[in-house]
Amino acid sequence: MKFKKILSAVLSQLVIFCSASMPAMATVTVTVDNDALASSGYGNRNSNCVYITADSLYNGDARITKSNEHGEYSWCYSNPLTEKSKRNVSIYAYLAYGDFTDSYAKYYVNDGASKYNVQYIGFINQDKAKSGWNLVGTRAIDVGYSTHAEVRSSDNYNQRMGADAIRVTYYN
Ligand SMILES: [Ca+2]
Repeated sequence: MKFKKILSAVLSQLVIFCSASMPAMATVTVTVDNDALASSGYGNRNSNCVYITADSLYNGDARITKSNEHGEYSWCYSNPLTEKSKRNVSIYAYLAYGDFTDSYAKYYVNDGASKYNVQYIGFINQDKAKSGWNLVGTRAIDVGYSTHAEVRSSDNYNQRMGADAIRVTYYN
């Protein structure tokens, strides 16, 4: 009994020492356009989204799909994280096109379970979004593989979901 108490006291001190001496993990931001830029080195994955071009779009292009056709788009990138841990993850979507009208476009990011697994981060009404970068949401999740973000359409009729550039920020 006494030994357990001592052990527990030692352990609690150890925990305090470790938290105090751990360096803060840096904020990491990844920006990926639809259809990988030459610098990204990874192929994005597309399901039912067609390629469009317009001056207002990020790098002059984007992907679009009818929302009721189960469209999905994944932005792939090199893993910017060096360890698995719980981090806050924010997703920002670049939206600047009148035909992006999906009222419930859902965004996900890769987690620490496997390189294919994703966690829901939030949704955005693309029809009401401001022109440019929009914060979709922030959630604390277990990360580690961190090799892609994803958007899925709402399945609503008479709407269209757009996938242009995306920005993912990992921070403490
Ligand atoms: Ca683009």
